[in-house]
Amino acid sequence: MKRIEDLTLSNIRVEMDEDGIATVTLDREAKRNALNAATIEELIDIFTTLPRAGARAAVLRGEGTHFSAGLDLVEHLHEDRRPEEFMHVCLRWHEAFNKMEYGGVPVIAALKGAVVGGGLELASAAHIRVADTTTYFALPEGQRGLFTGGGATIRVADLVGKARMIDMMLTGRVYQGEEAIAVGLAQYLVEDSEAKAYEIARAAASNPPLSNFAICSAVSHMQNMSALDAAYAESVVAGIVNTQPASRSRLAAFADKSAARVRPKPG
Ligand code: 1HE
Repeated sequence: MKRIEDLTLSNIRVEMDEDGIATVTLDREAKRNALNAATIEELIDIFTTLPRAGARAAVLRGEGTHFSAGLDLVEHLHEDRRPEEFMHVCLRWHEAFNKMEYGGVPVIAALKGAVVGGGLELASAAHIRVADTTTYFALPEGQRGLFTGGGATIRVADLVGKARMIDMMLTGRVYQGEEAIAVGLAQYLVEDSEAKAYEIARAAASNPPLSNFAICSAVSHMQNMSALDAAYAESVVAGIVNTQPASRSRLAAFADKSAARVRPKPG
């Protein structure tokens, strides 16, 4: 089993603190964290390793003022790929983003600046997206003579719906601020997206890992199933999660009235 320290990384940095909160930093600031083929391979390695390296949650961030400028357009130009070659590029993107979405470790994307094209595809594979006032979202594929290839037709369409996604791709429409939240591109809009992402990661990490594993893999799997099969799968997952030893002390604390109650937010 690879450990995080054993990974060979040159486009991404990974650190994990003593509480198991991992920080995954896209580290190509000079290229606005554009996703070249090597970065995608590193994402696969990282998100294959993190769930088995004791990570309780991960914050995904970009170095510099932009989260990610999407597909490395210059590499794509120079590689002059054949159709089947780019199909394989896309399959590696899917592998990376599936590792994130189905890995069972909560991934919180701390967004700023450009979250565009493949950068939005990456962000949409996280479990929670946090935007700040600089964050903007776009799918400039149409303008570049391209098409999404990193799963946007599934994940971005899930977030914003088919009509909005097609509009974004056809017109290059940019969403930011409250409007981005309203259409579902992010769940939080704050001054400091990284501080908020860590706050969320720590809150999530305080849940039992098996509960988080189910939340951060089963919901996505069940969305791929028929309703009948999803309900059955839900019962199986709940059978395992809801009888785990780690839940007993929490249930007992509720029963003896020492556990916090669920209350509306003050004021
Ligand atoms: C890049 C990339 C990139 C920057 N690939 N090198 N994505 C896009 O269409 C977005 C393209 N990028 C931009 O619109 C802008 O660069 C940004 C808004 C993100 C940032 O603007 P700015 O003014 O801060 O930076 P810049 O001067 O445009 O770029 C700085 C450097 O980053 C420059 O390199 P340099 O060597 O000339 O200094 C740029 O070339 C480089 N750079 N973005 C490669 N994307 C699986 S299919 C997915 C399909 C897509 O993702 S389509 C959307 C692609």
